[in-house]
Amino acid sequence: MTRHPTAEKAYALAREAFAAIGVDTEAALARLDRIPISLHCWQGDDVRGFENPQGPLTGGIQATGNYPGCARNADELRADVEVTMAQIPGPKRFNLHAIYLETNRPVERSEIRPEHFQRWVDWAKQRGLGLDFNPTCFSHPKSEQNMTLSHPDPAIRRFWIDHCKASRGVSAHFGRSLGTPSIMNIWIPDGSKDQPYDRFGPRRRLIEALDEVIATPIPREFHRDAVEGKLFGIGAESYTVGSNEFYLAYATSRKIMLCLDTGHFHPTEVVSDKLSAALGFVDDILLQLSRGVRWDSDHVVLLDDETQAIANEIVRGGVLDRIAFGLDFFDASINRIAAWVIGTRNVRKAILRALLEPGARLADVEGRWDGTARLAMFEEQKSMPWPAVWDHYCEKQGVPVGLGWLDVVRNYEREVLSGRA
Ligand code: RNT
Repeated sequence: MTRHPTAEKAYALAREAFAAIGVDTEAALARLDRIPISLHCWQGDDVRGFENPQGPLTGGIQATGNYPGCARNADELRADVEVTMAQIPGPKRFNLHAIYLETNRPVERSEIRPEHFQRWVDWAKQRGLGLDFNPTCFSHPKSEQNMTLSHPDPAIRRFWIDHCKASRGVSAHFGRSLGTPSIMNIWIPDGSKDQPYDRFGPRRRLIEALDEVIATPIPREFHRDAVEGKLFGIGAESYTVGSNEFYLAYATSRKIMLCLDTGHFHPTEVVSDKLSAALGFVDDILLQLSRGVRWDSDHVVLLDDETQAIANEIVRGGVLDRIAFGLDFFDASINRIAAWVIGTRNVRKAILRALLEPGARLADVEGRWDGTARLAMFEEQKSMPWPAVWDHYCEKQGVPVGLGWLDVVRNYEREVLSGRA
């Protein structure tokens, strides 16, 4: 890897500049290096998975685009993830969906077992990665009506309850095998395109179904349950059974994790403001960092104001240990590895910038009601030389500085991805 000629000089100057406002860049980097980000498997293959037979993507989510080189099997996906991870500094985890199982005969979702994911576990162990998990309650004939755990037909509900229970078994196996808890996030597409007559029934059934799913206790050191609300999906515009209010109350009352997906709220609502509210009542939050654009909730994460505000809130609130950083975007219109790299590097950049805030000084001026200095300092922070600290971090971690990663990804595209039909 070519060393950036001026990187170390730039870092030395940046370190001084931050020290002058009371910020220790070395301490910030040490903290940053203890925060894992979980990469979502589904950016690698447009949420297709390896189930046999494979159905179309349903549930009101969509991956659009047909950029060449989509991973066609788990070996290709693992190879792509390895290239991806080598471009991203800092600790990483990997987040699987149930449809990424590996079997040579069809296995019903209600019948999935740890052995169907053993190759993933072996791979993760070899690479020192933690795994996370998700039941897949979409892209299946039994989710045709966009109803799963809240379906009025007890037999269909039973199928999805059994799938979620079986998924917890897989998740606990991940945690046990890898020595780090697997976070299992339940998201269901249940909802309705047009105004329903009955909004109460599905929600009552969902409470009962979830209570059955999480009934068997699993030690926290192996597995954690999370639930994810949503505003609406494509084809479920008028009613979402698992709305945000529903899951906030559910997670709070059942003492499980709340998952907040940044693309799942009204466009003027922000997750950054919800963290301090929700963490007054739930112990931990799983973030699915994403970017909503009009009706789509799953664009690649940018280093934008809201991503930064989320990271700032977490650091300012001293709640880094209560947040699990996950991702949720699926862009099939650009190189999929590049999408992963761009989004994940942005999340880590935002966390770094948050760790470089002069927290004590900001708290002090706010405590003295000095709104003038507070605003001035917030704005000044934007032109502090954090990119030099980031480049230094990338160098130290042995990952490309600046756009260097794009050459690696382009080479891989030429040599490997272009050969895939
Ligand atoms: C959908 C949810 C859900 C999915 C993934 C594939 O809106 O955010 O988490 O994106 O499970």
